[in-house]
Amino acid sequence: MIILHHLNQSRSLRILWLLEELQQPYQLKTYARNANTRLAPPKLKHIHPLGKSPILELNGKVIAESGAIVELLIQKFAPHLAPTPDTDAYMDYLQWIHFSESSAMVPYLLTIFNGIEKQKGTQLQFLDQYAYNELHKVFAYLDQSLAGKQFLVENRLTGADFMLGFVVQGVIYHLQLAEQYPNIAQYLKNLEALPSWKRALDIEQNL
Ligand SMILES: N[C@@H](CCC(=O)N[C@@H](CS)C(=O)NCC(=O)O)C(=O)O
Repeated sequence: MIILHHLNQSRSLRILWLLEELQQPYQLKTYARNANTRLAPPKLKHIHPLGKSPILELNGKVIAESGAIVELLIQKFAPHLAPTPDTDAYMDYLQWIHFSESSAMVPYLLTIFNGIEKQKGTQLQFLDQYAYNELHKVFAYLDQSLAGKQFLVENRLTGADFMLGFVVQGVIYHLQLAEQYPNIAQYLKNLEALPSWKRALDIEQNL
């Protein structure tokens, strides 16, 4: 039995999309962010001590961290969504899975938080330039890596795309960087054309 504990507007979209692609039966338990703090409701801590989403229950075992959940679900239910182990493509696959939640998410979130602080009138000294430089270093690399490609690894849909979709959606729509990063913008369009992406977005929008 698969249960996804899903917080609205969160990285849990990665898992919702993957579950829609897998077409395995699953149960969705939904949680709403606090409108002021943007935090998850405390009851999520009863499922996992961090109280963050996504959290997956797989036959009674509870697991957090979107990257681990993507790797686990693919190993168990959809090995065709990963390259053959011990190949160069598999190493690229692992790199992009972890890039999505580390190198990409950190400057993306710093930029968002920086914007919130600026709106509140905070005088920023270090963060402003740091966030800007890191964001553009990381996303220029991604844009270059996507040149001429429809998908990230082996030019076909893999777990790396399920991890990356959430952050590129934020970069293109929230930070509005489509002009600066045309390959990322085109890549997002490719993801948006997938039936499983559309189903996941539809579920998210109707929560
Ligand atoms: N590294 C974790 C991050 C999980 C995470 O921070 N989730 C956010 C939503 S995107 C969350 O639950 N925030 C609400 C809270 O911390 O209360 C992952 O990849 O799953």
